[in-house]
Amino acid sequence: MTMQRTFSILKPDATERNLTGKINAVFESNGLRIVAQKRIRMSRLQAGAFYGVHKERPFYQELVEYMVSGPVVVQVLEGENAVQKHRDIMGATNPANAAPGTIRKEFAESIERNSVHGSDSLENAETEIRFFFSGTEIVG
Ligand code: IDP
Ligand code: MG
Repeated sequence: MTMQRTFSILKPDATERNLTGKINAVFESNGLRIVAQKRIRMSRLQAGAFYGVHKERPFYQELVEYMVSGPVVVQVLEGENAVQKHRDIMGATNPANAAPGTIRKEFAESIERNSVHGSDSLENAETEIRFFFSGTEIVG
């Protein structure tokens, strides 16, 4: 187990329903520290580039439109084994398949409007953090 940082997004369905505090409480009670956080409105260019890995998937364009449809909260979370821990706390992509007690089971509205994003590897976490934050914005 090592200290890691991962990248997280509270998606438009979460900000719209005023769930940012409830979701952050789940992170904090599971040992993840919010070491950077800002509420932003993503541009289409940003959202398209961020989800570029999904460019060929049928839901890509709709996903980009959804991510720019309202404010999001981008975050850096720090903790032991943070990347996998955050993924475990979020639960499966489709809330219908998410385990009880996970954020997506509790809060997600659909496979698309699933409340949170989390990096899927340490390497992607570093890339995604750099995409949204400068070093001085992260305070551990
Ligand atoms: P993840 O967020 O669990 O890592 P990914 O497969 O990386 O899931 O997909 C990125 C995001 O794209 C999902 O969180 C969800 O918002 C959206 N998404 C994934 N699969 C579908 C789908 O089949 N239909 C619509 N949106 C989807
Ligand atoms: Mg993913």
